[in-house]
Amino acid sequence: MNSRISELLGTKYPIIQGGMAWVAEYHLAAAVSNAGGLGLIGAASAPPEIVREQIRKAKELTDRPFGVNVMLLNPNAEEVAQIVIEEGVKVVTTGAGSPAKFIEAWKKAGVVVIPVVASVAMAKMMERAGADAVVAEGMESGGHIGAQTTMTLVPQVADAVSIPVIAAGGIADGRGIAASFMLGAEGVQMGTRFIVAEESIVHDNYKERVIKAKDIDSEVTGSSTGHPIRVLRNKMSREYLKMEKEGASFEELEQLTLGSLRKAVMDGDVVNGSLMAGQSAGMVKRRQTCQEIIEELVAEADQFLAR
Ligand code: TUI
Repeated sequence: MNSRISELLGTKYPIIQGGMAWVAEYHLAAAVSNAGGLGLIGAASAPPEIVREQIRKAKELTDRPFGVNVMLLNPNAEEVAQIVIEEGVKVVTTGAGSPAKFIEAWKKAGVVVIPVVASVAMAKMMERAGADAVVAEGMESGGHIGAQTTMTLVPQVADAVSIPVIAAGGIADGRGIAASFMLGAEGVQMGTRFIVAEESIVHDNYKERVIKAKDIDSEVTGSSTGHPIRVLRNKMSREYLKMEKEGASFEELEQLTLGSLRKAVMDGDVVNGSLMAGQSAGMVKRRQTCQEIIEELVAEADQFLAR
C-alpha cells in the first residue's frame, strides 16, 4: 500500500478520514493520525475561531500530521482558509465546490492541497490550478454528493490527471481499499466507518443507527436544489423530501439539514435529526478504536492485494 499519497501526507498509511461536518472534530482527527492515517477536522459551517480552537486541540493530542476540510458552501470559507495557514496545518481538503481561488495562497504557505472532486472536468481543473492530489468521491458517500459512482469515477479521474488520486465513496473495509488501488487510486478516504469509532464524539444513538443500517437504508435528499445529501432514512429525511416536493428554497432546506445534523450528532435525536452516512453503513458492524479500524483495514487490504 505504499504510494505517492503516504509520502505526500507524511503518514504511515494512505488512509484519510473524511472531513465530516460536526462528526470530524479534533478527538477523532487526532486518533486517526495517531493510528497512522490522516485525521481531518471538518470545518463545515463552524465559526472560524472554533476551527482555530479545534486545530490547537488536535495539536495537543498528536504530533503527527492532520488536516482540515474546508467546506466551500460556508460563507466563512475565506476566513477558515486563512486560519489554516496561520495555524500551520499540513494538509487541506475541500468539499462542495471549487477551491481555485485559495490554492495559490495555500501552496505558498506550504500546505498540501487536496480538493474533493465529483467529476473528471473538476479533477483536471484542480490539477491545472496546482492541487497536489484529488479525492475522487462517488455518490455512495454520505453527506453532499456528486452524481458519479466510485467504480466509474476513480479510473476516469486516474486516467485524466497525473497527480495522485484518492478514492472515496462506499469504501469501508480492506476489500474496498484493494479495489480502489485496482481502479488506479493511490489512497482512500473513508467517513462512515469512522463515525462509530470509540474516539468519535457522535452520540450513541447515531452510532447504533449506522451499525444497524442495511444496504438500502440511505436515501438522497436535496436533489432538486442541486445539493444532494445522502442520509439514513428517518422522519427527518421524509419531512425534508416532502418540503422539497412542495418547493422549499435551498436556504430553507440547508438550514434544516445543518441544524438537524447537529441535533443527531450532539443530542442523539435520530428521529428529527439528519443522519448523514454513506451506503457503506451496511458494512459497518461494530465500534472499534481508530487504531483497531486502521490495523484491520491494512491487514485486509494487504491480504487482498497479495492475491
Ligand atoms: O463536501 C462533501 N460532503 C459534505 S459537505 C457537507 S456540509 C453541507 N451540509 C448541507 C448542505 C451542504 C453542505 C456534508 N457533506 N463532499 C465532497 C464533495 N464535493 N462531494 C461533491 C463535491 C463537489 C461537488 C461539486 C465538489 C466540487 C463541485 O464542483 C462544482 C463546481 O463547479 O463548483
